[in-house]
Amino acid sequence: MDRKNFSMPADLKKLDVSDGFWKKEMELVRTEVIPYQWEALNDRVKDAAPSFSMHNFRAAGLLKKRSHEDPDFKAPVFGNPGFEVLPDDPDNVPEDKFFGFLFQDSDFYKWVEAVAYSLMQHPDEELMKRCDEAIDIVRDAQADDGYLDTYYILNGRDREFTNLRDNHELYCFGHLAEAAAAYFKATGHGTLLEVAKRYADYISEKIGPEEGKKRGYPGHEVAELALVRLYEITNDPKCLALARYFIDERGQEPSYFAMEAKRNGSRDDHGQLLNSRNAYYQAHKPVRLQDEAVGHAVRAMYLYSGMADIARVTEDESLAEACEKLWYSTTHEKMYITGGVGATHIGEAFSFPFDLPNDTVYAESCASIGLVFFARRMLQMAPKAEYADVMEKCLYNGIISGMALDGKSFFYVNPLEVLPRACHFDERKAHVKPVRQKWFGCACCPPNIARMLGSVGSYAFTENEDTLFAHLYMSSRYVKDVNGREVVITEEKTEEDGRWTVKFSAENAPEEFALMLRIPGWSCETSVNGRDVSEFDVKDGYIRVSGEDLENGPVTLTFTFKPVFMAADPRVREDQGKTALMYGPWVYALEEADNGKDLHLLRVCPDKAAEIRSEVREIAGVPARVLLVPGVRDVRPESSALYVPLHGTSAEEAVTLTYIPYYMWANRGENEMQVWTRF
Ligand code: FUB
Ligand code: ZN
Repeated sequence: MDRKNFSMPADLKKLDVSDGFWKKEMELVRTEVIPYQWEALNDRVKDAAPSFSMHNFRAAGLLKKRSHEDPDFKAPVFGNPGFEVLPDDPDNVPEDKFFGFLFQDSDFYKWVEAVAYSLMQHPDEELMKRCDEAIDIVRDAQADDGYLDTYYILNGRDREFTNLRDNHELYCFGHLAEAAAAYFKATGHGTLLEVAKRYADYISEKIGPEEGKKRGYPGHEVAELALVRLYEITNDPKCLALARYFIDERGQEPSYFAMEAKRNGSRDDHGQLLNSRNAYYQAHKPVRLQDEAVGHAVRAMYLYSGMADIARVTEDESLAEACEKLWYSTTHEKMYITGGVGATHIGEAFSFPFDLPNDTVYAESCASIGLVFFARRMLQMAPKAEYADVMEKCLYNGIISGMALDGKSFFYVNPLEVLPRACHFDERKAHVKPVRQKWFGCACCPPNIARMLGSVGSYAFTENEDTLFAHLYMSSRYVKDVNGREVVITEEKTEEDGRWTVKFSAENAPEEFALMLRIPGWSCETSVNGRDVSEFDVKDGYIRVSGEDLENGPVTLTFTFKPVFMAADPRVREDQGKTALMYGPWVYALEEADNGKDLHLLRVCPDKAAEIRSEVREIAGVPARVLLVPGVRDVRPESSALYVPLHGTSAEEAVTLTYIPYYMWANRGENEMQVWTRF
């Protein structure tokens, strides 16, 4: 661990992204996704599952008002309403009752975070006013003692913090803290930050290692990384102490979750097919002893991100080592080529190493987002191109696939192979949707995608006193303070077919200023100012550029790429005899709309890679670079015999396969799709 390498995310208020690719996504979030999701959070999207998120905050506020006004007010007593509460009559929803999944508060918090990032890039008085008003509703819902979870406020606080394992209070708190930090940074408005601090104080009074407190920790992680964020904005050591405690205590014996389950008379585990108790919650052993990514994938990614934060902030070597092992396990043994993680829908979880089925996959949007969180935090500790490669893979593929091109429907599960009939008729694949949904009862993914895309610039760049690290490339302008001097760094990226040209210039840069520029794993040839990259100082996949090279005008990088047929590790059984096509950072896929039905009968001809052509076509009105690839379609006569002798029955016809960027699939109605194709 070398402190000199530590870095922090770029300050989004000083970053102006103008990139052709990412600015479009950010604008979509600003103009479509944020307004659309506000409607969804208020249950006003026709034919979409209701959220009840804002309803619950309003209901909690109402109850608080009654408690202030009515001396005979009786607080609700917990009757264990369950994980999801639905109204008896959807047209007549009682105004003072809780509805939806028990963690519905978190959806609103993620939306606030998305709004915050949007405001940082694009000030908008009206949006800020709407958000301020919504935050006032949350403030009014917060209990007088600082507690804030509408599920318990409305159903009975007598049982608060009694089921930390399953009931998400600390998860909702985590999202509150993240939103509060982001919104304060964006606007300087402190209401939500105050709310989060009061709740953090309340939690610190009730949970922790000290005598008389519950020795618990979150069943669904995220509070750990959020507390570090709160600490970084408030400097309140209590926040750091609580985050550290959550990390250190997790998985210790005697198991808090086991004791809690006993008290609650509930099962002493999640009851999924994992051979280790509490592995679903990553609480099967102390975190420093964990070396395999297990359990619920989103939980795991958020935990590892929190561990990496604490490792950096407290310079904890043993924690950093555990992070490295968990990174390896995640990305070398359990990750899809799209950056998806979580291979099984049973428990939305990791499976065993190299078990990566394409059609029963889970690959939740939130899990890839979590992997990006983890990657950036690893980069903050040590700039290694490997981390950024994964981050880029997720962002260009398995995350943006989660949102339709018009920003109005979403995938929860991001499959690599879809046969719509199977999704409708095979219960094992019912979780895989062949088209994106307008909203979900459990809507963790859509607002997560919104906050991720809105803040993509803070993943592209991190910085320390005198260095700016470019992990991802995007046209932008950044104003950086270097030892009291304002340095203006401009990046101009030109995307041509098979080549990116990226020009960096730094105005007013002092001698000590340096750029660290990542060499993408997909780049076939990399040059700097026309010179081969080997002439430069390169470490862990980053080129260091400083001094004269910067002074003498823009630094021009070129990266070239061509279509590459990829093979999976031989231990990935599902992908053997198949190949996936990549082009630069993009994974490509075949879709029925271009290639007809029965994609499983298609084969590509990798030996004819030189004949691949690329052209720009429109997909659902959006220009896309498609690849036209020589291939064949197996032609076999259908017969009444299910099985026939192999020889003499097959023929093939030459076809041109049309590959589209994976993330663009499912924008032309319900149809087949596959990433891995036989050759
Ligand atoms: O439990 C909260 C969120 O809902 C999880 O992160 C997702 O996997 C979904 O289950
Ligand atoms: Zn999700």
